[in-house]
Amino acid sequence: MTPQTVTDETRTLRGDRLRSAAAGLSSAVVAVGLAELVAAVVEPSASPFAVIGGGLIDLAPSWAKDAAIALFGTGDKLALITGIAIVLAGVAALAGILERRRAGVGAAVLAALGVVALVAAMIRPGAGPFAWLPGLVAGAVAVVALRLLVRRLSPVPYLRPDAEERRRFLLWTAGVAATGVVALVVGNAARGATRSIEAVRTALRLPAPTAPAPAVAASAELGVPGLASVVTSNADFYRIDTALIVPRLDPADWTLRIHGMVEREVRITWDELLALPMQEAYVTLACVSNEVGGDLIGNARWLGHPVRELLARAGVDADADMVLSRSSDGFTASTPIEALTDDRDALLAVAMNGEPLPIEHGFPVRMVVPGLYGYVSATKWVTELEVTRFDRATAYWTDRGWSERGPVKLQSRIDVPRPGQRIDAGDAVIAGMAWQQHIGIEGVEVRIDEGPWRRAELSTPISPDTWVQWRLPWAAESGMHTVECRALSADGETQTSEPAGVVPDGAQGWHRIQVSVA
Ligand SMILES: Nc1nc2c(c(=O)[nH]1)N[C@H]1C(S)=C(S)[C@@H](COP(=O)(O)O)O[C@H]1N2
Ligand SMILES: [Mo]
Repeated sequence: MTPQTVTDETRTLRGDRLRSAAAGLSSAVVAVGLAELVAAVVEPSASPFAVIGGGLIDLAPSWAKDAAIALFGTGDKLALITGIAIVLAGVAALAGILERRRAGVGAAVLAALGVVALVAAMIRPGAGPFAWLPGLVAGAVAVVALRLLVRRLSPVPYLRPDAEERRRFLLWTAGVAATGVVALVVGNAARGATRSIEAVRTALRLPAPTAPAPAVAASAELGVPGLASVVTSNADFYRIDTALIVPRLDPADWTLRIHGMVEREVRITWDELLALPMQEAYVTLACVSNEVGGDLIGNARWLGHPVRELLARAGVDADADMVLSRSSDGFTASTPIEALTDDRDALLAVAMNGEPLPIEHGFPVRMVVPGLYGYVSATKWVTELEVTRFDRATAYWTDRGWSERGPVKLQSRIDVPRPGQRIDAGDAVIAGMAWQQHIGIEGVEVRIDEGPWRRAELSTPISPDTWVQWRLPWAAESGMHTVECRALSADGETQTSEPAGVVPDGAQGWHRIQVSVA
């Protein structure tokens, strides 16, 4: 250690601050790495990242969630995790600098982050007995690592360490961070090994439908390139939920409890459910966050037992008007009793397009109710149905400013041409989709450059519960054109031109695109 001149002092101090920040960052990396590793082994759903992210999702105001879905779509969760990592890195670097100024201060900041992770893990629905452990590990490791690293800096910030001392500090810091990265990788691999629920799922043999869905007519598909297919494959099906870590439920442990305003509480296991009559139905599921023209909608063939039968078994109190379905991870949806007890195919679904539900679509059991947006009906990983009243209980999204009821609005969209697409003059085709589940589509009209409305050809609907395709031939002339569409429902309604955003009960208005014809 050599004393040096005042002119070098700023540089030395800056170098010292950088090293302190690196110490903080590296302590955070090793803490997160070891905590994620512990979580992966003892309780995957208690991963600090997942619980803090999940907590933020639950706390975030609706507009923030809408913005995230609009900006990142199904990548919203990756964006959130990246955001948390960036904030954490900033705080950790700051903690390093604080710790250098005054021993114990930076460590206290990191310890506090550990406590946040610990508390967030313990208050999550379905928290297991060891939920607190990863947060504790994170806090303890961070404190020890930070104190150890900061102690390896020169005794005072304005003393410039020599090259050998700097090298050794760098090695320590890098070593600590590398330990964290290795732990993260091992933790991820361990989590992969516990992914055996996927193996359970793949090995499942589901019963054949007692009431199969009628075969889909060949004319249900118009065969226009670029148009969404009438049946959406599981791989292409949109996914929207609040689950940062997808619940991995073992069917062997799954039970559904029906309670609340009922004559007798009913509890049914997976084997009992599968032994019941299985109804098959095509139902189009749409998200209330789907913008006009958006793609948060899909159609699948579901297999399940009618919810109505189980409610009848429990004996619903005449005063009840709502079923609050709850998932293993604490999501809730409020569904009007009449939608679950009338003759529609409201299902406790176990299969999607002929396979067990994909894990991210609710394995082993979810709800599907024709005619209602997903947020008020389609609870994935469902474990509980509470029979209650709208004036007694509220659901997850209702508590965040969305409407307590969510019937699907009459909508249509243009898939072909793509908005802004350039096409050649001459014979062209305009095509799209239209839907109002459980009511059905009677027609679709299209107009170009605000000219007269023309009737499009419709595909043969699978059922009133599904969307339909439409197409219209178009003799396209050179220039820019505006194309708009509107749907007509089977009960005589015309899709409103009045625009509305997705909050509180779904977007409306006409889909309108610009096309440039060469
Ligand atoms: N457990 C759980 N179920 C859920 C949700 C959720 O966040 N958690 N989101 C709902 C919403 S808003 C929609 S639109 C549908 C989406 O279902 P999908 O991901 O299978 O397309 O699931 C519904 N069921
Ligand atoms: Mo949704």
